[in-house]
This record gives sequence, structure tokens and C-alpha cells, in this order.
Amino acid sequence: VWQIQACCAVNGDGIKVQRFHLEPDQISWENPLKDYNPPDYTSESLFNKPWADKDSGDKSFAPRWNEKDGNVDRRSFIGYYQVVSGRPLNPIGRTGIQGRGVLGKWGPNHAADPVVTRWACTDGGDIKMDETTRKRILQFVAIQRGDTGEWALPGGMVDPGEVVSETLKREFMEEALNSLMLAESDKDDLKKKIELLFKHGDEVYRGYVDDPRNTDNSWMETVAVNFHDDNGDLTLLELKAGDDAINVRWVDINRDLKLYASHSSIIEKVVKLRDASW
Ligand code: RP5
Ligand code: MG
Ligand code: MG
Repeated sequence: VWQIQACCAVNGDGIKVQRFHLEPDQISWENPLKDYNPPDYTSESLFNKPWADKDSGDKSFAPRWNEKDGNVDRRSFIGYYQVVSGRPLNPIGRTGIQGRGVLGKWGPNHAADPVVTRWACTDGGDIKMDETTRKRILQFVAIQRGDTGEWALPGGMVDPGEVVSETLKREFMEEALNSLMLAESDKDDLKKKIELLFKHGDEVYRGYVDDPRNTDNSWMETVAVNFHDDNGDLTLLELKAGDDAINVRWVDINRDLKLYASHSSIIEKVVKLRDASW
């Protein structure tokens, strides 16, 4: 069931906006909901930000919905979305809040998530097997988010005009390797290493993210790519949390992991791909 996050309040400007309560069968727009009157909230922190859209009522705001709109990709991976009274409609359904919440774009907000993995090893250097599933245990690089405190993939928003393959590298460097705090020359050296390590990735997911920031008119979508480290090259890099991450570490993967948004369902796809323990 999508919109599991629809129960959470949206945090912004130091205030919590409580969502209109929805039962699972009230999420789909197909089911009429007579008294649906969710709070309309767009965070003031978005006003006049160059990376954010203007207000839906602003006369100078004339986006090309469902298209590549200059530098901004307003297409959804889910397909064509409707626009009602100048506002895109969340293709998954109601979320209990209208407006943009704290998201910059009306409609899809595109992100990219690097899933960097390796096999867990015993102290003796052998690959660790799970006793119940009799399969190898996979580890991934997880960050702890500063906003919610939850553990998550080190992903981030695709910058205007940026290609996803660059976002994957940039966000991993910023959040898991603290590249923003490096001197320019050190950053260049690190970038060269990451170029090599991220040369071959396997896309595991492209679609909607059940993100706690989603609203009826703005939502997250992502491309998740698995970079598997088979010969320990990535292990040589020193993990250091940076930017919006407050912690980073290799985490053993199993089905009980509780992660931010729908990240554990992305992890599950990597597990299937690598035939790892779940
Ligand atoms: C999630 O939010 C995406 O899957 C990605 O991990 C993240 C991007 O947002 P920020 O980390 O930039 O806040 O929906
Ligand atoms: Mg980031
Ligand atoms: Mg991030």
C-alpha cells in the first residue's frame, strides 16, 4: 500500500501540519470522498528560492506540465498526471495535505539514490552467511538523515539540468564522504576515484517514493542504482557523514530494517538482484 506516510505530519518552518486522516480505501482519487478538505500548506522557506517553483497562483508561473520544461523535468515515471486548478494531482492518490508542503516543485520532485553494497565478512575475512536463509549477507552504505533521524539511502535531489548519473555520484560524495568540506583539489581526487567505482551500476528502481514530504500536489520520485563493490575498492574510502546526513555506516541488510520512506523496498530489489539473504 502506497501513502503509508500519509499518516505523518509535514514538518516545516518549525511547525507541524497535521494531515487530514485517511483510511487506506480513501487514498485513491477514484473513490469519491465528499468531505475531503485537507490543510493547504506550502512552507515559507520555499518563497523566493531559485531552485523552487513559484506559487501556483503566480501569473508569471507558466510551467509545461508533463514535459521537459527547460532545465526542469516535469515528467513523471508513473505516466501522465492531471493538473487541477493549476496544481498537479499526486498520481498515487490523496495524502491528506494539499499545497507543496516543503517540496520545491509542484508535481514530481526528482531524486537519485545510490545503493552501494558489499558482502558482509567475518573477522577471518570469509563472506558471512545467514544461518536461517543460508544466503550471503549484503551490506549497504546507509546515512542517518538530519531531518527525521531515520536511516536512509544517501540520495538527493537532481539539480536543474543535472544528469542522474552525476546526481548519484555527487550525493554519495556529499552525504557519505563529506565532500563539501574538502579542499577543491582533494575533491577532484575523490571525484576521480568515484568515477571509476561508479562506472558500472545496475538500475533497480525508477518510480514513486513514499516520502513523508509528499502532498496531493507534490511528490518524490527516484532512480535507484546499485553499485556493488566486489573487490573492496569502496571499502578503502573513509566514510564521513556530510551535508544533510548526521551519520554514515555500512549496515547489514535484512527484512527487518526500518528505513526512511520506501527505501527498504528499494533495498529488497538489490537483495533479489544479488541473491543475498533477506
Ligand atoms: C527520498 O528523498 C529519495 O529517495 C531520496 O533519498 C531523498 C531526496 O531528498 P533529500 O535527501 O535531498 O532531502 O524521497
Ligand atoms: Mg544531499
Ligand atoms: Mg539527501
